[in-house]
Amino acid sequence: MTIGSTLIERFYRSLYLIRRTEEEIVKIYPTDKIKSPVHLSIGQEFVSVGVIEALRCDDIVFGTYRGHAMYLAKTGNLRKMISELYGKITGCSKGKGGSMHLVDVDKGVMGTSAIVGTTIPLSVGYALGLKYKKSDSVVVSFFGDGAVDEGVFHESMNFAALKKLPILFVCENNKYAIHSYHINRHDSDNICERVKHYGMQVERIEDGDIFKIYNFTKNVIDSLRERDLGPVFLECVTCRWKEHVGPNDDFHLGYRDKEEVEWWKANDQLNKIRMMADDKTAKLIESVVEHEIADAFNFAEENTVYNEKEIYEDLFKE
Ligand SMILES: Cc1ncc(C[n+]2csc(CCOP(=O)(O)OP(=O)(O)O)c2C)c(N)n1
Ligand SMILES: [Mg+2]
Repeated sequence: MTIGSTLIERFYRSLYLIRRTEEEIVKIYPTDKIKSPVHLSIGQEFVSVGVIEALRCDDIVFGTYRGHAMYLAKTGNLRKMISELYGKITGCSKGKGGSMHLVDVDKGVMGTSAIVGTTIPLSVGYALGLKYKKSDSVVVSFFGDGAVDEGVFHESMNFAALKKLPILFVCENNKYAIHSYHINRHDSDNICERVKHYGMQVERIEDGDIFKIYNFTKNVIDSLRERDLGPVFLECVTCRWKEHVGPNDDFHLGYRDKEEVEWWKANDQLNKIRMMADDKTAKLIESVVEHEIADAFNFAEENTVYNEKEIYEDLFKE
């Protein structure tokens, strides 16, 4: 039986893989085997999955330190991701970058960064390169609502619109930059309202519907490939279930109410898709994915740490 052929199966496989991988990270984290801070995407996975399922393999993505979902949705190597978190030489950044620096060039995952906003101009530069080469691949640039506060965000929007670049900007608006609420940082809660003035098509999806995200992306990506449509901006309202960084809940901090998160948990896209999927197929997907996750953690545990020479390699250009 082949799995992963229908859209529901593809959604379920990807959502389930991301959720379960991060749940394992939550379990293992207290043991200190993971040597890197982790910014979990639990609850937000549907944004990456909805967008990336509408892409081709040769399309390119850039993202942020909250990048597990994007990396895995774009089929980044799981063994290399978990090894990276463990600080092992077999990691995707040779264990020197950790969770915030995921990369898998073969899969079009060009990088994530700890510094807010930094991959936005890199994505724009990549899109300019594609346009010069007359390639029909497109770039998707993922970032949070906090990145909108950075000067480089606005420079990048302007330049991408000016040059009509083949790029989709995806803002994962979880309404918080660490513990700072969006309307304490912005005059309006609607980011699209501001971005449209740069001269690009904008769309805001507020209810977390993965199908709306997928359908919108599919349509605009085709237009970006075929015509000189220029950049497009997609704002997806979402919710981070866990603390800003780390494996725990954070309601005791008092900066947000539990009810805010409860609404999103009740609207969980993973559960929704599970109910739409054929039960037998869903169970098969679950068992295959569980095996892959166990294999990746075993691989990371068994592999070597650095020897003294290797630890100084790749740090400076000779
Ligand atoms: C240039 C820069 N300024 C400040 C920080 C500290 N910082 C780390 S995460 C973060 C919040 C970013 O929020 P957002 O872009 O909404 O992403 P989210 O964590 O919600 O996914 C800040 C301010 C940083 N890493 N880089
Ligand atoms: Mg945010």
